[in-house]
Amino acid sequence: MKNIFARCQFLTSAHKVSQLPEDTGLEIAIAGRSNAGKSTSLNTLVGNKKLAKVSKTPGRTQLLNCFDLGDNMRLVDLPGYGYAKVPKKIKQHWQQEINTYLQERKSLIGVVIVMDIRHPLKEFDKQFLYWADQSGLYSHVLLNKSDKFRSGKKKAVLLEVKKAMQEISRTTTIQTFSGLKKEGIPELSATLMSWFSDPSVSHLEEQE
Ligand SMILES: Nc1nc2c(ncn2[C@@H]2O[C@H](COP(=O)(O)OP(=O)(O)OP(=O)(O)O)[C@@H](O)[C@H]2O)c(=O)[nH]1
Ligand SMILES: [Mg+2]
Repeated sequence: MKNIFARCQFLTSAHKVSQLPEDTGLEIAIAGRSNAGKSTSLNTLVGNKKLAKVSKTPGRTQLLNCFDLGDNMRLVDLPGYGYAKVPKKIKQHWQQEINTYLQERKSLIGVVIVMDIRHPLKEFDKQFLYWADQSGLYSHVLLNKSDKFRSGKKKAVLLEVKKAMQEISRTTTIQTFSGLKKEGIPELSATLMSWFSDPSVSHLEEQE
């Protein structure tokens, strides 16, 4: 199977959902708490450290950053949720835009939910997972920054979170990942490819 992620290119940054590319084709969004490593994970997946902006300061991604994979497939790097220090007005704006995006975007087929393996499954992550399941979207959890743990601890947390997650969503999948050490790329890319090539989502597009 060809690696569609290697050809990923920056498409556009949108302040509002209305500024995004036309709502056709198939889109996968990358969501998660601020600073969990969403932008880093995207860069690692596509093999380009400079594509999405990464920062030590939480709240770095303040736009809906859209990336093109060709053949009308896209990835969208979302601003992080739950960062308290972002000014209230900006936070409200983002909550509004993210909600609109998630609820109205027809091309959205799935979400990658990035969590810091040291702080997994916070309240908002749970809500997000539940919502994705109820909305019929695919979801896949990355327990990122797994380089922070030894192998035994990594496996234990993976099992623990997997079990807790199944109470919330029966359809979601999970893996450990390290954007920094580039671990977990084949599993992530196979999961996303399976979503993009699912005929039941591909023909959604044709119905329009
Ligand atoms: N140790 C370690 N650090 C990581 C990893 N992934 C990301 N980081 C670090 O975590 C910080 C945040 O990374 P970002 O990719 O900007 O996180 P984000 O989720 O996009 O953050 P916002 O856009 O602010 O919501 C940076 O300092 C990264 O270098 C990882 O796998 N391991
Ligand atoms: Mg980011």
